[in-house]
Amino acid sequence: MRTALITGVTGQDGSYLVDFLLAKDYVVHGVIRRASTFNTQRIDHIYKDPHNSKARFFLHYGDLSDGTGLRHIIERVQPDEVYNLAAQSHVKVSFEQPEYTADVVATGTLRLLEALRDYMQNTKNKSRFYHACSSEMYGNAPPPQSETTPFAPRSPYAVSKLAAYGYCVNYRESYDMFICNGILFNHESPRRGETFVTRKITRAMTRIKLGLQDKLYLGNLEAKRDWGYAKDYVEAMWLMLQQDKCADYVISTDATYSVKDFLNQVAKQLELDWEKYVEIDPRYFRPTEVNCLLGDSSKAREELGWKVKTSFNELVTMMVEHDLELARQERTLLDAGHIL
Ligand code: NAP
Ligand code: F7E
Repeated sequence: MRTALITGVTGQDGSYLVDFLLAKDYVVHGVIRRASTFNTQRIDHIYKDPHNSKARFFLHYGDLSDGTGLRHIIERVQPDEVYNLAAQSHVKVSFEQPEYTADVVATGTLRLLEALRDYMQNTKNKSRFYHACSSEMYGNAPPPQSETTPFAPRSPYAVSKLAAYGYCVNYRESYDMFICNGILFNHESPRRGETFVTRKITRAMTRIKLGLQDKLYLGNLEAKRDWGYAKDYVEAMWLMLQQDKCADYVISTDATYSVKDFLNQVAKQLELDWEKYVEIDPRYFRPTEVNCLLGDSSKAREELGWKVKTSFNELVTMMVEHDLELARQERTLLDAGHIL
């Protein structure tokens, strides 16, 4: 049985990756942050009490800001594969917390690389490392964007991801480590955080449909993104680490839609006129916007045999159906007199 270590295991991608790796018979260890409330909702369906002899999924408290803790986890877990997914991943928040974002996203990745390098040197074990880069690193570079497109980051988040990308390339070249940068374009799902625009829209419009909310406040509706399904994308992460040689890959659907297109598609499914409910609030504008992301994933398709399985419309349908069910449950409780 191979052993994987995932940072960011409680996030959208981390949770899908656990599902995927357990189905492939891995033993999976995840790093979680201590919080005063539970932050494990996305992995609760798969977590077993570690005293259970069948348990193959284990959690460890850790934080990318704490290098010593990461080092101890790596020594204890002895991973064959490390997936570094942890991040302050919200672009708008990175303008408000640039220093924290840099510490976790850029220096945090460096801490993990250093811990892994020492572990490999001391034990002579070989581990493979996946790093979650981002299409945000391209900024406003003309689309389509591929592995050879020059980076032009436009937020503290994107600059930090680019620094982490650089550390990964440097460690690969300096220490002969097997490291892959996955340059993933936006990917969404019913597990997407509720402050990212797609989920914000599906949550709000389904609540509006059931009379639970009146308005939806958004920012720039003209921005275009290449939106895929997170579950399809975690397979690409794994495929990268199964190759004979390590390399960096763009993962995208190679199609782009505006925020307005997304709204239109959601409203169509719910038979609502979104223009009656949506208002623009400048607080959601970013100091510097990324106007159009559109990937060219031909390298991943040719070398990894990876392909997109879920279309834009299928993704929207899945998210709308999921959030409509949440809204129905909320409506039922409200109608039964529960104060939420
Ligand atoms: P997400 O849902 O925001 O999850 C982020 C994860 O990182 C969570 O588990 C979070 O823990 C953890 N985390 C945050 N700060 C941490 C810290 N200081 N130490 C340890 N863990 C920390 O993000 P995602 O959408 O799954 O994305 C996964 C990765 O891919 C991220 O690195 C993101 O930047 C990158 N990425 C995402 C996309 C996308 O479209 N989804 C595209 C390109 C790249 P809590 O649950 O405790 O908050
Ligand atoms: O914004 C616009 C906003 O926050 C998408 C992260 O996973 O993907 C994600 O970053 C677009 C932007 O995602 C609202 O201005 C309009 O143009 O959903 P988002 P993002 O910034 O593209 C990349 C690849 C990552 O790596 C990141 O980790 O939508 N927009 N109105 C809005 N965005 C938000 N959040 N909220 C609004 O009200």
